[in-house]
Amino acid sequence: MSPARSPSAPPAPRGVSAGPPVAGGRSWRRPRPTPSARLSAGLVLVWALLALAACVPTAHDSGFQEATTTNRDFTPRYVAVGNQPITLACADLDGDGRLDLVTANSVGNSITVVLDPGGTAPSTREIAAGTQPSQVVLGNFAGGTKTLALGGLDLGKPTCQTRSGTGAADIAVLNAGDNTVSVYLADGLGGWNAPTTYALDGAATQLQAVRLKPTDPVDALLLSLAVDSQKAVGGSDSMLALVNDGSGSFTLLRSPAGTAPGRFVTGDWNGDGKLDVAVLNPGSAAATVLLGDGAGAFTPASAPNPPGIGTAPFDIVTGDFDSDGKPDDLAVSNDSGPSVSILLGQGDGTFALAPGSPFEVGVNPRRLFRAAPGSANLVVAHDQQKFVSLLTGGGTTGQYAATELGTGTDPFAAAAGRFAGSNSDDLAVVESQQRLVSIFANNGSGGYSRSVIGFASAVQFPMTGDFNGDGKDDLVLVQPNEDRLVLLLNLH
Ligand SMILES: [Ca+2]
Ligand SMILES: [Ca+2]
Ligand SMILES: [Ca+2]
Ligand SMILES: [Ca+2]
Repeated sequence: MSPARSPSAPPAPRGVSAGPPVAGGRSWRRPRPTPSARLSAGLVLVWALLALAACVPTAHDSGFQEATTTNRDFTPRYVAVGNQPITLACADLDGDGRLDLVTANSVGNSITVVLDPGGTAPSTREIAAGTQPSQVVLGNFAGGTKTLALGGLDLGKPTCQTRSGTGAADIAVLNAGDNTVSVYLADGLGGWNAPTTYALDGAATQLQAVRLKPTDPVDALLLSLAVDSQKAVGGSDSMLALVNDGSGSFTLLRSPAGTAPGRFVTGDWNGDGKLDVAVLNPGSAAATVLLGDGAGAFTPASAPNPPGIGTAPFDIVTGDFDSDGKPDDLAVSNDSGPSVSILLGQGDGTFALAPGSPFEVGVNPRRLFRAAPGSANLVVAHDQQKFVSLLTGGGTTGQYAATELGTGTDPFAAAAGRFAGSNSDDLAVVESQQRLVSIFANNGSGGYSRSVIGFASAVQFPMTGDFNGDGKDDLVLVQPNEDRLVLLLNLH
């Protein structure tokens, strides 16, 4: 059900401009509100008070909080899934050209496949998983051409983009509660076979489907694995490759990856065409660079620990941050500083700190996101704060400058997309404590204006995609406590 529009809705969103990048790169400051922003904020306050006095109805049954919503460009649609969905993956699962979704349902010990969530008649199917599934990835594990790949916040790709194919995607699920990976192969009949489950001797931070070398016809799986002392299962800290025999049957291959490896990214750091890894070791203030042999084994690079990683590194992304055409650079968020380190790939498996790096940002930097697909500009979510940092740069020196965009409390995830009808990439930021999605509309010259969409229950895990095929970017989120997806269809 769509919420009714209020005739007294505020005409303009609250203005929060990023302003020009701060010169010098090591400083950051919160932009002062402009007079028009203060006026808009005042109008919002007046409207809120009037709305309160007039008892503007709130559409509780739809989970939507009218009183906090200043962005009317999106129509919410809800799709029931399993118990406590905590994460999402997307692909065209059935090869019909329209995007589909899979949720991992943490309490339900299941996944839910949602076919065509943006269509008129979405269909869902809940499938049993292991204990506390925490991540779902989609891939081509058994050959043929499949329509895939893919969005997933855990992959640093909160945009659902497909590569073409004709067959149904296969599914892999990381089960955090019992340290297993379950692989579901498409059965060719519109469903999936009963899973094959692989036991891990440690706790995995991240699961990713990868091609170990470009000529591989199928995907392998990579995991970063740390000793799980809580479960006393022993094991060892490692990168674990699940090497695919071509039919969707996997063999485990372990490589050392420093102490307690956590989040990782993949790329080709030495230019030999074989997939390499850079993994964070949060407890030892380090990252470890591993070079792959194309068959699932990884060995440390000649200088395996890049310089400039601060204490408590939290997140890592890869991209082309020095505009040399090679997406072999790294960005790492660090609690110390607090800062973001930019590390430039040297082409031989080593990395050099960009001039001026690490770049100082506000307190508690956590997840890193791209400000636009393929962009060298980054968004930093700050734990328990009321802003995200926008890191702009990526010129030939890898120099960056930070500004802040004001948000609600505890922004923890961002997704880029064309949400506001212009040709510039806008941002959606999810804020847990105020149950808000902030839409930052890009003015095309580096400034953003903010409007918000409020919910009665927390939303998580924003992902961008055109789910109804009208050419406009939509948003999808999970609402864990309501056991459902929220699809925000873009009407702008
Ligand atoms: Ca589909
Ligand atoms: Ca390589
Ligand atoms: Ca580069
Ligand atoms: Ca759309």
